[in-house]
Amino acid sequence: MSHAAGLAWGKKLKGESAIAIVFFGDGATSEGSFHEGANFAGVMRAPLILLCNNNQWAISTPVAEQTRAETLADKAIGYGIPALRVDGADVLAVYEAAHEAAERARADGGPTFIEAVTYRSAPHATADDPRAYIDLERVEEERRNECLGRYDGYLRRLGVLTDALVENVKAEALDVVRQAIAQAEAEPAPDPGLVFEHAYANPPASFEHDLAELRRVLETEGRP
Ligand SMILES: Cc1ncc(C[n+]2csc(CCOP(=O)(O)OP(=O)(O)O)c2C)c(N)n1
Ligand SMILES: [Mg+2]
Repeated sequence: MSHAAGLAWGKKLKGESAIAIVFFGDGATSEGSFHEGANFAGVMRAPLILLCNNNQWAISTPVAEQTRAETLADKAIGYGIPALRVDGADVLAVYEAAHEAAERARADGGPTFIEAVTYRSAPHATADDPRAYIDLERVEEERRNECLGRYDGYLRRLGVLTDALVENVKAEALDVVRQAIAQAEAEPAPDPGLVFEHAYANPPASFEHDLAELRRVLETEGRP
């Protein structure tokens, strides 16, 4: 969050027209970084969109156990940031909200907070077994509201989307992802020195020793 606020503010200081968008979960709004980033972006009128994907769970912690605020969008009030709350499973609603926020940022109107309300319809991660804490019937119910399926149905009803087009889009997307994976895997390993660069204007003296130690360890492990 603070990186996004800093990046957006930096772009503004440089007179560049770029804006930034940062995506985070409901649980992230309970962390210090959210508050620092939101306050900083508000004060500096940074061209930033804060997009919260409120899926109502931070692993096993429901949103009601994370905050007494009535909505997460309410949190923006304290930072003087305009906020919108939208149906996060409605592609067009999210698009509209993001569009409005981007226009504001580009017109030097500062940041916007968007709370996209959804419901997590899968485990948090492969190591998570949500049966211990979630109502599976509710999950099934919410799955019917899942954004891709809903938008797919909408476009089909309009006659815009057909099976053949879906197949084409999927094949194209697979191709793009496979190419990106191949490209990423072909990248040479980064220099370990990067870990130490750009963190301090005046690096502490210990860094030199630490970097040498890191290089020594990587070398014994046979890594570059
Ligand atoms: C400071 C910190 N504490 C705990 C964790 C472990 N952790 C990883 S993801 C997660 C939940 C995140 O929930 P949310 O922000 O709602 O995002 P979601 O995964 O639901 O999109 C937690 C607690 C972490 N990564 N960092
Ligand atoms: Mg969440």
